[in-house]
Amino acid sequence: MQHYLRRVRARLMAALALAILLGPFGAHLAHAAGEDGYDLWLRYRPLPAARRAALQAAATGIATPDDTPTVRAAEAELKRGLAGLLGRAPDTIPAAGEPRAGAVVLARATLPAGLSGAEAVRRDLATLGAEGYLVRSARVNGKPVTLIAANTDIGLLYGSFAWLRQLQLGAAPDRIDLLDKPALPLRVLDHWDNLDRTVERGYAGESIWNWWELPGIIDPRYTDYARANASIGINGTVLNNVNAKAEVLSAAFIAKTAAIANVLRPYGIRVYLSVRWSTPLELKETKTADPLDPQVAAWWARKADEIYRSIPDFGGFLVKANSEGQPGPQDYGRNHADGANMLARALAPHHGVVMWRAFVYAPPAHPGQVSDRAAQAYDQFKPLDGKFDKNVLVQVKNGAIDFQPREPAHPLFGAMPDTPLMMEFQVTKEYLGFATHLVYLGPLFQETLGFDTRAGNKPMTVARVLEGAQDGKVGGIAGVANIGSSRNWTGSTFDQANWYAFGRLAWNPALDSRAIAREWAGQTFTPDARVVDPVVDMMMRSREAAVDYMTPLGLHHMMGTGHHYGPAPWVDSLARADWNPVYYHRADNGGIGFDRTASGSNAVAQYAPEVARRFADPATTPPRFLLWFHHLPWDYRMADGRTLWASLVAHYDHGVAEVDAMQAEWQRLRPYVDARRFDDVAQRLAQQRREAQWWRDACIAYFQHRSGLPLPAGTRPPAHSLDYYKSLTFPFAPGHG
Ligand code: BDP
Repeated sequence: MQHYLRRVRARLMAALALAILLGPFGAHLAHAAGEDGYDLWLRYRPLPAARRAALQAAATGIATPDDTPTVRAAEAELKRGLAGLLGRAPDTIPAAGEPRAGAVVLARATLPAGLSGAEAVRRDLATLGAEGYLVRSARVNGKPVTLIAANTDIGLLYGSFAWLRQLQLGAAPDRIDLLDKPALPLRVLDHWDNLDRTVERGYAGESIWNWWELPGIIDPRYTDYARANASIGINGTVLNNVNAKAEVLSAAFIAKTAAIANVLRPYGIRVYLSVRWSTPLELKETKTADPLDPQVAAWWARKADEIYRSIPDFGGFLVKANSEGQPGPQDYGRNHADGANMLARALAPHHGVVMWRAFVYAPPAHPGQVSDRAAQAYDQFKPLDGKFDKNVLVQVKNGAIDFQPREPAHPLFGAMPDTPLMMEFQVTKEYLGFATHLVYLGPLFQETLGFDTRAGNKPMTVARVLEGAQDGKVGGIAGVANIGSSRNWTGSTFDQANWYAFGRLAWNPALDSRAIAREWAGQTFTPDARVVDPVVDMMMRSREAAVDYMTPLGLHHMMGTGHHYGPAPWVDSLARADWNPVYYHRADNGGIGFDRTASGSNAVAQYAPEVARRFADPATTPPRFLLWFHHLPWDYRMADGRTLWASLVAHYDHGVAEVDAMQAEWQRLRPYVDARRFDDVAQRLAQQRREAQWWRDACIAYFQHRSGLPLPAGTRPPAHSLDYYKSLTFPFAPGHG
């Protein structure tokens, strides 16, 4: 008995100590025994008492303009959010009633009579376009209110989410003053989801689209998907894989697509479909898929009419053509513009767009011919600049190879001034450790968006190109989604941050990835700096860590065949030269790296002269891109005096050490994070640590074999022989059909 009492007393003391330790945000932390992550960053957990009172006074009721599905969605979100933060939802103020003190007033175009500062609000509204919003404290007939104003319903929804974000982050209601609008009109998620519900490069379970049960059965998750996306400003979604099937354009799948569109519409999200070039031919409704054949064009026009009859705001088509075995206009001797324009004309009467991918590469025409995969998209698309119809956007991957841990920005971003371009990022981490490794992609996105492509002799970032700064041709941003049916949506807590960061940067490519990480961590865990600071620190170091333990110094494409999991720099026997890792690193006993200067493939000349000059000389090439552009001897002297070989090994070691540091940092957060999410992240970090070591050891073993050099003094030898690493196989790895 005594023993029992002692234990109870000890527990009470521990709880008390924890409460003191946790301070103002402690209450909800201590109670959160386990979160499954379903709520994402829209958790709306109770505010600490001190903050609750202020918000209570500022949220006494909600006044909305006329009742539309989007206004209803905004109101429902405000009620849900405030109910969570305050413990009770404010009521609806009837349209006829006058706003009371503390009301949250949603105003679309018409402002409430008696509003203070109405002139300034009108002036601001005039700058906000169709999707912007403002949120500020104001007075109506002397009574304090929170005003959320916009020109459209969707602006009100975005404003509501933005206000709730600030409240979750602990902002004082009367200090919140927001004025914002998106920089880009198209902010799109690309699902690589197949119609059988598998997901190409998906690491978060099955597709969230239950095609089989649609359109009769609507999973409530579709609404939560829409809420999450609207909360970060995403306004489009391509439902199916770019490796598309003809059946997606059958009447049955159009009906299923329409059912999803109906759920997403109130949240400002349009649906798009990936289409297979040869669809009419495969459905046996035409005799060819030649874009210049009038019957083919007529088929697509009829198909577009059919789609728009059930989805009046359908977004358009995404197309992967003449790429990795997909059919396309080149099969008929036509070019990408011929193909894209034919589809664009079918969609134009309905205001739809074509997102035509520039991810194309072909094997060399003759065996032995030197070709550089990195140069091919530019070679095919640059001559077509200005030849695309107005409603075509050319969608370019962030780099010229394929979503590698690090790539310089794609040269096409600086080369198509007369064509609207879309960025294609990959949010799912096919080449960055799947859903296991903690790798925050914000810095990767930001690095590419901030890349200076130059316009003449003026600076011109990729972000500004997308925004149409050069010539008014406004583009967009697409992200290959990392979303699946797993309970936490993305397979891991920290992968939610990549979805979040993608959306925030698509809204405003000038945002800082660290600030976004702070926002995300504050909403996902707690705004308490004792949590946010270390979490953000881990996140900001994580991408560089992965680059270091996978492909440092500009190396790329060294992953395992097919599944793309783990290291395989030795692979040299695949059917196409440009599928082999050895094609990219070119390591032998003389040196390592891909010569893309004039003495090699000269792909560097695809950049603006100033950029090309910098990358053409190893001395002025940033070390992060060194082996991307240069083949250098192992004893090449780096700026810090080390040899290239020593530097390469040091980068691998540093990458592994960074994962050690992240693990230690996470352990210190144990008191502040609910046990369920804490343990899950801890296990993933432990797995990441093992895999980082594996990458490091396998790559060092292989490169030592190529270079014939001893390991630099003090280097730990790889744990196993090169043959051991080569012998590993990974049947049933996820994401690979
Ligand atoms: C590669 C993926 C492959 C995609 C391809 C694409 O491995 O699954 O189909 O990109 O973007 O990175 O089309």
